[in-house]
Amino acid sequence: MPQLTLFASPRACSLACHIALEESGLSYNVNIVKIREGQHLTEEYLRTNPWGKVPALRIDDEVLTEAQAILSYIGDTSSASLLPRESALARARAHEWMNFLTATVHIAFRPLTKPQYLVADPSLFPKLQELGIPNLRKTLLEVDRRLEGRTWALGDNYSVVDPYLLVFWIWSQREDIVPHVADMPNWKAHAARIFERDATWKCLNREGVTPDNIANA
Ligand SMILES: N[C@@H](CCC(=O)N[C@@H](CS)C(=O)NCC(=O)O)C(=O)O
Repeated sequence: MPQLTLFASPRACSLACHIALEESGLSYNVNIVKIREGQHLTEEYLRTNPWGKVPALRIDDEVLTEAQAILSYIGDTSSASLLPRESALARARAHEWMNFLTATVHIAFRPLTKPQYLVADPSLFPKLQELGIPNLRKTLLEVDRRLEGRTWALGDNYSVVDPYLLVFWIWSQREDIVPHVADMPNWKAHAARIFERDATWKCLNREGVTPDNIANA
């Protein structure tokens, strides 16, 4: 088996890969790269991932980036049935979810969490946030709609998509964001099911996240 090292920052989108690795039964190491402390921009980390983002997964001598690609790799490498194999359509449903989370849901948070990536002038941040909030609500409600009647994102079986959903649930419940978000009963129930799994808290705790600080911005 290849040697796997995941580079992850607390509560970042890399958490999905961290939990998926823990669920996968694969042997792996985690290297915590704290974005808040600028560790993603150190020379050492940039040698691993010149793009300076997490997640990154070192697989022997190669480095794989992008959460969706890493989750797909974990699902394909593990024997834990974390990605559907029974049909092309079932498989495509997993990618439909992951692509939606990467390209649309993650980005919908940006006006609130990283306005500086969208406009240079800080005096425009409140306006950007005002515009971003309705789009964020609409996008999160679409996640909730897609979860209706489902135990897990893909139906009856837990998959790599589920911890990816948890990342954005946690972001949506941040104390500075939750006042802007509608009730999402299906997603709330889904998150509660993930929080019951040992792997989830093992990874959160390893990243320094506890029930007491999970909602802190
Ligand atoms: N498209 C990338 C996005 C990766 C990304 O933006 N990660 C954030 C953490 S959630 C990051 O590394 N941010 C560092 C920064 O803001 O420069 C993926 O899906 O993996």
